[in-house]
Amino acid sequence: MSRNAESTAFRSALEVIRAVEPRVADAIGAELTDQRESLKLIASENYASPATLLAMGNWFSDKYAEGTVGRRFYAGCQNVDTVEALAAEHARELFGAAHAYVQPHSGIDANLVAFWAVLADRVESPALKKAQVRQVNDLTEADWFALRRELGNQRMLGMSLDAGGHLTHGFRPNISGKMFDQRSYGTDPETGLIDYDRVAEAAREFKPLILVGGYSAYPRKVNFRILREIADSVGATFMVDMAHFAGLVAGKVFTGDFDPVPHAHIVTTTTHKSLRGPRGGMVLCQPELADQVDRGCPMVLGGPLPHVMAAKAVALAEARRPDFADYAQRIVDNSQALAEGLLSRGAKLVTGGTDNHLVLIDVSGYGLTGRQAEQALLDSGIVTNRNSVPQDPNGAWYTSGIRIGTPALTTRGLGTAEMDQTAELIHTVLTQTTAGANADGTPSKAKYTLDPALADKVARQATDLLTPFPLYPAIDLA
Ligand code: DSN
Repeated sequence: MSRNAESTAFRSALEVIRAVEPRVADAIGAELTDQRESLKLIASENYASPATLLAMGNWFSDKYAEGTVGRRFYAGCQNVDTVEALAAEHARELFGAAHAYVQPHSGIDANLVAFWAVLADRVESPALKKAQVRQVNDLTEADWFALRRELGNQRMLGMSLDAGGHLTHGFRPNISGKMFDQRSYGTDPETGLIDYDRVAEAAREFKPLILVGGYSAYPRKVNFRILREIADSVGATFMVDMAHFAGLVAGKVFTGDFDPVPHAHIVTTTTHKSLRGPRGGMVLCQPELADQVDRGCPMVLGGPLPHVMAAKAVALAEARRPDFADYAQRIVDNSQALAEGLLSRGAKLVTGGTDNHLVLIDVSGYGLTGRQAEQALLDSGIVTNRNSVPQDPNGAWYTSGIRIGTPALTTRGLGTAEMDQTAELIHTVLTQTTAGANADGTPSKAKYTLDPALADKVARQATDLLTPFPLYPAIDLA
């Protein structure tokens, strides 16, 4: 395919959009400029391929397709069946999974599908059994009451939010924290690492129905074999949310004990982070959960998005190519180079380093909150996000951490030398930023001072760093 084809495709698409609402066309163009010019270090973002992006912009969006392949509640789904089956096949082959369900619209949705599947599979409920065999009309009011009582308040044990767990693993701002009786396991206060003996102890005491592994801000490998043994020892279902590191699993950087798929009963993921696909979710599971997982829509999901499933099929096909393994390894090499660059300049990192795609800087070492550091870096053309650190004194809003990740910059082609330069830029900004004060003289967690000339200089240096690595080099919208 000629590189010109990509440019023509996107230019033509914008021309068509511009004829209807030029402000949307302008915003799409401006977003490309912004993404091209900023040093994107958000650990959960990436750049999907032009083929993946184009697979989403078409008439598949117009089709309803509730149900699953070959078993739809709408007529005329033969082409949706083709792309959904392809995406699922690629996912099964890529991850060595028994079953793949590619309909979830996001990671939260994928987790809801998984929670539903586990509840339906594990909770002893005669009323639910009746409901499942479609005798819904035979259920009495008392049956429904019992069903709600039996499904509610089940127990979940997951990683604590400040240790790097995710909201959907049973925390109050998410429905999972309202449905489940949740306890969490943290990390060792000295090392910042998961202490598996403490997890086992918590599991023995709490006896969860679901043990959740996975994280959104833990910079280390997780031993899923050990977590599975812990789950088995208390009769829990072992679920792993691999949204952040799915690309490292796909690229065979995480293998053996560190690959969740052979160890977990059920694995959820997003498709747009290190996996580099379209924005969406996915569930992989053992055969015994497949039937319940496939009920995701309409149980907890709205109608599937066929255009996004088409894009998932494209991205998963890309991830099955040999060069994806090289990409995944480079993500980790870059992350480690970034960590080294920061450590050598005196930064404080949670766990003292990384073995995955992300690094968590404890910015209290610079006398800043995460909020201050995030904004000062943004002023300087460096896009990151603030994040709690273990036992964070500043809570989840202001935080004491900055999470940075390398999947996006690695896609652009930056390597370890550029990561060292990136570390220099980050360190310069953070050392030159000072925490501000409130009107009454008390320390502010949000205000800060950074010389705008310094911020501009770093922003120019960030742009210079990116210049040899153009984003979507074949696409010229001018
Ligand atoms: N919002 C994603 C992240 O940034 O980690 C997870 O949901």
